[in-house]
Amino acid sequence: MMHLEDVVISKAIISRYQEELLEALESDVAVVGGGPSGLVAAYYLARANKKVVLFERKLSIGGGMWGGGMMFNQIVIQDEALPLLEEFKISYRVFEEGYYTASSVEAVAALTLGAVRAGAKIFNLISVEDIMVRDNRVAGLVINWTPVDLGRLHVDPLTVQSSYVIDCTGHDAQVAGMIVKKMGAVLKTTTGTLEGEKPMWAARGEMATVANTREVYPGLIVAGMAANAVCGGHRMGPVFGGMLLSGQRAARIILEGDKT
Ligand code: 48F
Repeated sequence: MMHLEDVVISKAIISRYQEELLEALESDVAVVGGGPSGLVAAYYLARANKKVVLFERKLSIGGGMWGGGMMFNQIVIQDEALPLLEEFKISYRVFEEGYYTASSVEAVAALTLGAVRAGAKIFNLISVEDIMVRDNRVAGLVINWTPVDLGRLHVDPLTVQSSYVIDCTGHDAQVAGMIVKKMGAVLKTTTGTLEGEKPMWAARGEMATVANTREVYPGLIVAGMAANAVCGGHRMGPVFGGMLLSGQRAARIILEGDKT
């Protein structure tokens, strides 16, 4: 019988997690939200040797991708995003010209593995509850355990420092919302605040989510559905090419804007 000390298992978990969390306290890029746009952004940044941490408030990574459309666990991808499916080795089938399908489960697993293997550190069960701003630039995040939030426990958070933050929190655009709440109408949008998402229109929403992926406040980039919620784009439902391309664009903005 193999010898195993229960307490050594506990020591291993606690010490390794502590090492990883301490290392995450200072990063080049902090991604908020582990849906498709966040995972793709994390992948491209980590592959370019940026130090990337990703915080996901839920137990599972993958955001709105797992459930496909109305729990039919298939997603649709269009021509423009096929290179990303190839990049992450996600298998797909042609449905009709210009429409491809993939398993949402395989897609989430492949994006997650890609980001992790590229070097991004993913922390699940951690919620971003506030931002840090220094000299009118986002300088980091305020984080807490999700059960603290869910249990409405009065426990103070901790902070992490980062040169860039990407808001990939989906429909709620939580990080951009925190800026508005704390700093007023300072976003680079028409009103300075969140423009709000428009009704479902896949073709328009998909184009807009990529076009709207940009730095809306110094140090803060919005990507994925959050980009449309902030800049006023249509929602698009279970077609995911735009989400993948938006994550890639968010990474490019940082890599091309950052001359260091
Ligand atoms: O919603 P989500 O999948 O964002 P996305 O990458 O993709 C959107 C699509 O899934 C879908 C769609 C496609 O046509 O419209 O909705 O834009 O993932 C967002 C993730 O962010 C997490 C949340 O749990 C989810 O997994 N999240 C949200 N707020 C926070 C957060 C927060 N405050 N702290 C940490 N994670």
